[in-house]
Amino acid sequence: MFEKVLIANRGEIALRINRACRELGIATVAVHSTADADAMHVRLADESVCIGPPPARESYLNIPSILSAAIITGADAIHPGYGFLSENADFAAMVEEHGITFIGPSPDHIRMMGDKIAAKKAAVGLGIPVVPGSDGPVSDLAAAEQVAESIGYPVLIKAAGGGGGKGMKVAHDRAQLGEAYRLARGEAGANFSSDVVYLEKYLGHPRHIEFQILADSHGNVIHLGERDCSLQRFHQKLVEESPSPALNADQRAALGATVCNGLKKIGYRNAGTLEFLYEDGEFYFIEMNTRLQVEHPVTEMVCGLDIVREQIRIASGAPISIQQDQVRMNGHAIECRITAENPETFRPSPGRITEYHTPGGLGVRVDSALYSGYRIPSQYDSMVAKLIVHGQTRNECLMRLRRALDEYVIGGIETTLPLHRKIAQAPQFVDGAYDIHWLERFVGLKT
Ligand code: MV4
Repeated sequence: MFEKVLIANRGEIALRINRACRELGIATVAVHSTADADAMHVRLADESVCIGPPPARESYLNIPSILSAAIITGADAIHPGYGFLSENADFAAMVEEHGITFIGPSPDHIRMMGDKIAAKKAAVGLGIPVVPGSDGPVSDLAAAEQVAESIGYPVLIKAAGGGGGKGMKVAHDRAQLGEAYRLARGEAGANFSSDVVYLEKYLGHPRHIEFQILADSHGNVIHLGERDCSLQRFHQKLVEESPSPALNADQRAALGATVCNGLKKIGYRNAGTLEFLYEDGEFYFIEMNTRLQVEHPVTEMVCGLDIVREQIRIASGAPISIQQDQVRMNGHAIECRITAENPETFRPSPGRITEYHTPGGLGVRVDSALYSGYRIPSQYDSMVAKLIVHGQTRNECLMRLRRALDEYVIGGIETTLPLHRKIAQAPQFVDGAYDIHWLERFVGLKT
């Protein structure tokens, strides 16, 4: 096992990783920008190193600074968390070249899944169902027209280097295709390193359901069920839950087995998430995330397994702690992402926390780096806390969520707590009858 792990991140996820390290008896190194000198992740780590000025480019994305910090502190592994350098294949390779273990997949697997066309091709080869579309890049409008005619409209043009929705354009008929194709290529080129695009059948009312997997270096691959992440606004997830209200145990077991067999074939290692669209009873793979995800706690609450602990153990060469037949999905969990934003306009609201009280009690978990007196810097992501609630049934979970949201006090800044209280009461959320478009309409209605 490692003796010292450097945590290349900040905020709640740096605390989360610090906790897992402590419980494994591993010493920790925090890195921080000058804006984060007073941050909780710095206070709780055994050691800390300042890696640069406030802009992430110069600190949390500064590879030479982070590698230097690992070398001078004698860290034997680096956990990247999510965001920042977590899906940077070159960073993962450089870490390994310096004799330090990257707690995550191999650089080759990160690179492959970062290319959405390559990821889809791999999925097809592994028997994982994908959205009908082009076999590869669509290099001109004539090719786009040909694919669109064969799969039928509406179609969606996506950037190969994308993800998160940037550069996506819908065409409902042939007349819209030219404009959509040009716009998608332009946005792809402007936002990503390449203007390569591909084409898919557009699904009008899907849910976003993702499978959590763990794979070790001994050939074991298990899945921990799914998360339903359909409650999003402009590609920002607000609420996630596990299990999905839309799936039954047979569907879960069938797709779970397919993805595990597939990842075993390619020798995937560490944690990963396969994203699917789910519409009218069918699953369609769209992307794979080769990192720990923000919403991993809902899976942990239901499965009773510490995913970060497993990541660290796997990276050190140990097998996964449990086998597939020991995975028990118990009860229901819901996570609310609380951001420092106005709950109606979503304008960022950084500033000082004047009052802070967290909810507690059975089945309530708060993952946050906030404390009373903390000043939220304006340079980084606006997510300041995750409230995760577990119950034996979805209804118990919902009742507990409402009371936990009522207990939570974050004073001095605006947060999305009031919006979460409304969502937790909304009949369509309570019924579980929502798709990826429901929340945007609900927020627009301002009920
Ligand atoms: C789609 C889709 C409909 N049809 N693909 C958006 C982000 C990117 N990762 C995939 N996305 C979508 N791909 C086809 N063929 C609709 C979306 C989509 C979406 C997906 C998941 C969660 C929220 C979303 C919000 C808008 C659009």
